[in-house]
Amino acid sequence: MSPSDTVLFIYGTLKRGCSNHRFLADQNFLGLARTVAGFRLYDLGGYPGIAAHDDDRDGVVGELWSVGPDALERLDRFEGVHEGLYRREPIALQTPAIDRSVQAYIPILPVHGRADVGSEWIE
Ligand code: PCA
Repeated sequence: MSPSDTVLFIYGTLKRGCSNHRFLADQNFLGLARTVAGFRLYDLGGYPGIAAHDDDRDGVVGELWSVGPDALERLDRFEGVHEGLYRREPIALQTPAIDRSVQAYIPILPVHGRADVGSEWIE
């Protein structure tokens, strides 16, 4: 993993086998991961958003990827970071223990009223 790489926690359509994986496929898969408790996934309309949930005890299951600067810019554009859809922010993991900061795409609009789809995005 090069120092210029960013470690991303991927929990939705970018995961292996999911509909938008092609945007990530040429980067480095590091393994499975789980956030700390207190997060759930909400269906934002065919794609998920992660958000805080006080009663959650499981956290969200996803994947860790090491992503180079060009791919990161491509992903930010795809996720609408410049349009205010998601912001890329640090997230705390339960597993694995990793000595690098890990970021995830967090929805900017409130998830209030959206379906809680639990701890794992399946499509
Ligand atoms: N793409 C990003 C955030 C939600 C989505 O569908 C991901 O897979 O982590």
